[in-house]
Amino acid sequence: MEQDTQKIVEEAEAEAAKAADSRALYEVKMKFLGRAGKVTALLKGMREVAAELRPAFGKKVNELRETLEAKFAALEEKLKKKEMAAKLSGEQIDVTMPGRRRAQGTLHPVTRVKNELIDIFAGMGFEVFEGPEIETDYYNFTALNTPADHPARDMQDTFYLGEKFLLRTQTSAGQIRVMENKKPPIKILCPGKVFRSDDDATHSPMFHQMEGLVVDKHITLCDLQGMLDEFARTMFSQSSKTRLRPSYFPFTEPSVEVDVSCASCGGKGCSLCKGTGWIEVLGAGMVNRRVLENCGIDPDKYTGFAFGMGIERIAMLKYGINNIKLLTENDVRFLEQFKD
Ligand code: 2NM
Repeated sequence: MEQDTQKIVEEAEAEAAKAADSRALYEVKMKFLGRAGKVTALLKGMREVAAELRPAFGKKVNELRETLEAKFAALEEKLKKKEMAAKLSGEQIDVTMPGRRRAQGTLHPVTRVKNELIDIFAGMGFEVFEGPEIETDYYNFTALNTPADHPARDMQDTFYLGEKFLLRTQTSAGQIRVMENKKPPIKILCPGKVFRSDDDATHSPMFHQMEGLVVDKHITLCDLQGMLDEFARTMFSQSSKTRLRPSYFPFTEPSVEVDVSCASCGGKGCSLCKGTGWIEVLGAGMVNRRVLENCGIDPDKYTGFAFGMGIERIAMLKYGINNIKLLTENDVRFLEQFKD
């Protein structure tokens, strides 16, 4: 018996010494102390031991188990320590290393110009109002003094969504909604997408517009002109000038086309302004009294001016972009040029 236990201890020590990690050591431990292990087998063999020898035998086996358990525990601790040290050294990080930079996005030039326009007009007291992109024929045309047989309906080809609904061709449709619901004074700015069946280097079937509307007592064309001068100086250059040319829109009377002096040549004439020294930037006018009437505003008490501009057009002028398609292709090489 003495020899047997000594042999088992030696055997266990030899095998445990070969265990390369705690996992392998566990296997060895099970081989001796596990349910089907050698020491357990000795205990199971108790029945065959003579009754008077059993207490001594039991004591021996228990001592053997305790000896082995202590040896395994000591070895396990050593291996676990080694493994933890290896794990920690493998996971070491250098906190002084420079971080990985994330590529930073930029605002789209149309968004930039839109924000800039809102800033300028908000500074003059305009409130922003956004109407729906799907409009009715009434708000987009009829209320704006453009009845069914009016030739101006052909001025912009419209995407119809049936008899009654359409994609708005101008954000002024939303301005009608404001005038219907609010008494003057009204001073609003309507930015948003508009849709026209048009497609070439300077026209896109969807583009962004910014329309402004002021209605109050005693509003005149001079108020419009003064506001436009202020706008041009802030948006383009401190030395920018504006000029009004007579034009026609069904919703305004009189109507004007607004030119800004060419910021590229300072008004001397260049390729950008085609030698004229002026660049057309927006349309405007005094709100037609019929439009005011349609909205329940008394045109004998109140007058108003309105203006509208294409945001893409302003962005193209400001950044020297020669094709409107660049603004919808989303080529990163193009967009990256608008970093602050
Ligand atoms: C333009 C040009 C001229 C305009 C008119 C109105 C409204 F709702 F008051 F009648 N809003 N915007 C207007 C006038 C828009 O865009 C080229």
